[in-house]
Amino acid sequence: MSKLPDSFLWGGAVAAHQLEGAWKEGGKGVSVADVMTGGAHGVPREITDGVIEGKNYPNHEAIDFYHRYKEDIALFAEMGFTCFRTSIAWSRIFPNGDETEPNEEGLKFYDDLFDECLKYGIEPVVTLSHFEMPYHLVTEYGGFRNRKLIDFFVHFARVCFERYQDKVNYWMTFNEINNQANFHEDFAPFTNSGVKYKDGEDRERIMYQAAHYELVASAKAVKIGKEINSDFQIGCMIAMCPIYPSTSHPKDMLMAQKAMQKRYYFTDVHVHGEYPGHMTKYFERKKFHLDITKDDLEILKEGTVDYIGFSYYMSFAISHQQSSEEYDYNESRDIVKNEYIKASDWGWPIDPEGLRYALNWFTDMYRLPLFIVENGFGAIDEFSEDGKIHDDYRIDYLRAHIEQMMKAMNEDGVDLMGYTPWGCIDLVSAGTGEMKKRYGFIYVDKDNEGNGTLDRYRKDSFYWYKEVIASNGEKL
Ligand code: P53
Repeated sequence: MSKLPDSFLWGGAVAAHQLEGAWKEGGKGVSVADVMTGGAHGVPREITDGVIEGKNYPNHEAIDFYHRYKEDIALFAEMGFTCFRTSIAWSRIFPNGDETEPNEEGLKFYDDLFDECLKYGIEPVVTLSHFEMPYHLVTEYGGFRNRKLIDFFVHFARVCFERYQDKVNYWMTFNEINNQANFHEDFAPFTNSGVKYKDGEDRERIMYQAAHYELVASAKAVKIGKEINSDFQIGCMIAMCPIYPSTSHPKDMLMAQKAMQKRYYFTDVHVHGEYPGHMTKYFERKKFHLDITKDDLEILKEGTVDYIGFSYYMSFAISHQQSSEEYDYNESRDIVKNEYIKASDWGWPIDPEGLRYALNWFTDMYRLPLFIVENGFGAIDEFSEDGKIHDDYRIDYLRAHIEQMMKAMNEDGVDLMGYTPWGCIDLVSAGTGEMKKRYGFIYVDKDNEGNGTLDRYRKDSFYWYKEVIASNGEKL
C-alpha cells in the first residue's frame, strides 16, 4: 500500500464533558451533560430538571482528566499522537453562558492543557460545542430555540479564538450538528441544541429553527475566527452514517436519497453557505415559516468552513415501506436492519467499506479536505488472567476502517487531513452514560456505578496503534 503524506495527523478524540469530571471545580457552571443520568443499551439517559440528589450523573466525575491530564497526555505522546481532539467545556469559560466576562480559571485550564500537548508536539484539534452548553441557557432561554443563543455562542467562540490563537490551529464549531435530524427522540435535540420539548409541540419545526440559529452562529464564528488568525483551519462536524437503500426497488433508492438530504443538508449550509433547494421546498410544503432573515443568509455565505470533520461508526439501511408518498424521513421509524453486516453489542452496525463510501461521498458532494475526527468500537473489556486486556476485536475494527480510509486516499484520491479514533482513553459514553461501553487504547478502572481506582492501563490496542502511527499506516 502506498504511503500517506508525512503531514497526516494521527491522534485520538475525546470531549470535555465525557472525561474531565470536576464538574463544579475551577468556577465551572452546570452544563447539559451534568443533568443527564446513566442509562444503558435500550435504556435512555434521563434528562432531569437540574441536578437531583441521589441520582447517578456519570459526567460529574467522569475519568477525572481535569486532574490527571498530564499523565494521560504523556500516554498519548507515548503512542506517538501528532494531534489530540478535545472540546472546550463552554461552562468552564462562561459558567452560565450569558456573562460578558469569561472565567479566568477556566481559560487558564485550557492554556495549561494545550501547552502540555504542544510540549510533545501534539497539535490540539478543538471543538467549541460538544454536547455541553451551559444548562442556564436551557432554563433561561430555551436553548437554541432562541435567537439570543447566537450571540452567546459567538462571544464564547471569539474569547477562545483570541485566547488560544497561538496554540490552536484546527477548530470545529458544533459537534455532530446533524444528530438532531432525529428529533423524534429527546437525546439529540437536548445535547445538540439544549432543546427540551413540551407536549404537543411541533418538534420538527423547532429542530429546524434551532439548527438554523446554530448554522448562523457557526458561520459568524468562522468569519470572526479568520479575522483573528487567517491561518486557522475551521471546520464543521458531521455525524456520518451513510444511508443505503435496503433493496434495489426504485422507491427504496429514492427514500435513501431523500433521507441523506435530510441528514446531511447541514453540510451543504456549512460548505456552500446556502440551503439546498430540497430544503427550502420542504420548509415551504410544511409551512414552517422559519425565522431566517436576509442578514442570516448573507452571514451563511460569508462564514463557510475550510474542511469537513466527521465521525464515522456505522451505516444505516432504509426502506420506503413506512413512509408517505413524499418520502419524508423519520429516523426512528424508517431505518431497517442491514442483513449483510454484523453489529456491536450496542447494536451499532459494523461496516468498514461504509467509511470509504462516506469519504468518496463527501468528496463528490463538497470537494473539501476531510478529517475523520471520530471512529471506533464501543465494547466490553475484561482483564485476562495475565493481567492484560487483549482487545483484538477493537484492533480488528480499527484496522479494517484504516484500510478502507487508505484505499479512499490512495486509490480514490480523497483529500484527508487526519484520523482521530474516538475515546482514545476510556470515557463516559455519550449515548448511554455508561463506562463499560469502552473505546480506549487506555483502560480506566471505573465501572458504571462509579466504583474504581481511576488507574490507567495500556490495552493491546495501545501497542498496536503506536506501531500504526510509527509506520504512518504501513503496519496494520
Ligand atoms: P457513544 C450517535 C450516533 C453516532 C455518534 O457514542 C454519536 C451518537 C450519540 O451517542 O455520538 C458521537 O458514546 C459523539 C461522542 C460519542 C461517540 O459518538 O454513545 O460525538 O460524543 O461519545 C460515541 O457510544
